Amino acid sequence: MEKILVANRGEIALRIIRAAKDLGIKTAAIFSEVDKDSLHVRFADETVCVGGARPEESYLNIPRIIAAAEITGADAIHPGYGFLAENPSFAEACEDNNIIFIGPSSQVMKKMGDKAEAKKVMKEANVPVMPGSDGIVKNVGEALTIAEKVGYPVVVKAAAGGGGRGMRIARNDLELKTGFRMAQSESQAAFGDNRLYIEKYIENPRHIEIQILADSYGNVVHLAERECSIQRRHQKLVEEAPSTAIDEKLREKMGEAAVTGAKKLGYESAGTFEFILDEDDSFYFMEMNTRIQVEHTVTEMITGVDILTEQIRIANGEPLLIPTQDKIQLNGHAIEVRINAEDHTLDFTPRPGTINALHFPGGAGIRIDSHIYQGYKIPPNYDSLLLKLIAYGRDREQSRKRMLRALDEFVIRGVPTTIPLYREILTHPDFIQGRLNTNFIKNLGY
Ligand code: MV4
Repeated sequence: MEKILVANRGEIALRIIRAAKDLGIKTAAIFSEVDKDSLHVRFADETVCVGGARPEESYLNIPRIIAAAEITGADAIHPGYGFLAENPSFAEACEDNNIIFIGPSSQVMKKMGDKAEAKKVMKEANVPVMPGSDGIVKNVGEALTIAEKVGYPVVVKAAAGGGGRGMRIARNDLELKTGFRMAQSESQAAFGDNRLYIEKYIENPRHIEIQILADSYGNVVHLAERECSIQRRHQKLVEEAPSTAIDEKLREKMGEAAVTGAKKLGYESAGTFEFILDEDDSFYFMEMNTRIQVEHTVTEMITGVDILTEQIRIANGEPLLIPTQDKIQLNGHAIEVRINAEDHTLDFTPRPGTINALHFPGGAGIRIDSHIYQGYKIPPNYDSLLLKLIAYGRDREQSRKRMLRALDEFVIRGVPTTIPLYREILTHPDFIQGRLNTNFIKNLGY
């Protein structure tokens, strides 16, 4: 691999460029017209403007991105997260044009994109899955039969959905009858696919995910868990590793489940198994993410493994640097917060604008992954993530205190940010105690 085309923007584009530089691989960046002054454009060896601000013209435009790879002579494409990262047609277009897609094969990606199919594969691999329908539920009659078997509440999910999109909770027959039909038409409108499946609904779960790495020599390891329960409308706000809910025994069980699932799939790349963890420590597979994730950083901090360079090395046919589980060691604790240009007191409304003044915190245990600089103009066309602030410590309390110290040092002027929200979360008694679940933010009143 000699040159990677970075098919993304923002902080993750920088993260990819830095990883490529660490590996001695050249980079080419694509950008949209509004991103011409972005740092990823300045840091890449070469750049190509692929179109206008609208994602359909630029970061989502498969023919233009493939053309940019051909023009620059890139032999690989990194999709980052979001945009085309989990689009099997994009991975397939790379395969058809002899470009290495830095991720799994299009066929494996497609399988995991169908959430009912993914669940079926994991069930066959003996990975625990939530009781419910065996695959697709065709009509309301079938739905009612399943609900009777597993008991209310149940949740209706779109096979083409994922990440919480197209979910509907039903607490009785009537809610299921109306909910099923609404979910069907919503899923048809959103994804052009009305296929649904049903499972038992867990009220106050934790969201725990397991990071895995799998190379093309059959080596598969897990890098332990991330706790991602603190989120709002399926947007994660705070992530940490390890989780306060997981002891060594449970970590081994969940890690083993993820490794077994990845092997069954023939998965090759970095990937994440998303589980929900019940109050009685039962865990259930929900989805697999086939991309690099925003929150990969906390895992890097506690394992010392550079997940980006490993993902690139795997795609280049190289073996894992640490190919066996017994050599993966966990050290300390890391917390990440996603700081956005938003007014969180006004329904988290995005507030694009210009960064007039900027001072980054620093010191022991602080990492910032960001594309912003003083004078940077945040375009209104994309998500409002400004930066990821990661605090590492020998234990959870030290990382929490360092995070608060860093939040206090931060100066960002010109746009409102979610920094005050994170002060509130990190000083909350339930957070301090590690008593987390997916309703944490709702319970704060947001
Ligand atoms: C669930 C669930 C409870 N029971 N499934 C939402 C995202 C998607 N990946 C799975 N999701 C959920 N599925 C059953 N059977 C609760 C959620 C859920 C959730 C999961 C992870 C993180 C945040 C969440 C917030 C609300 C609901």
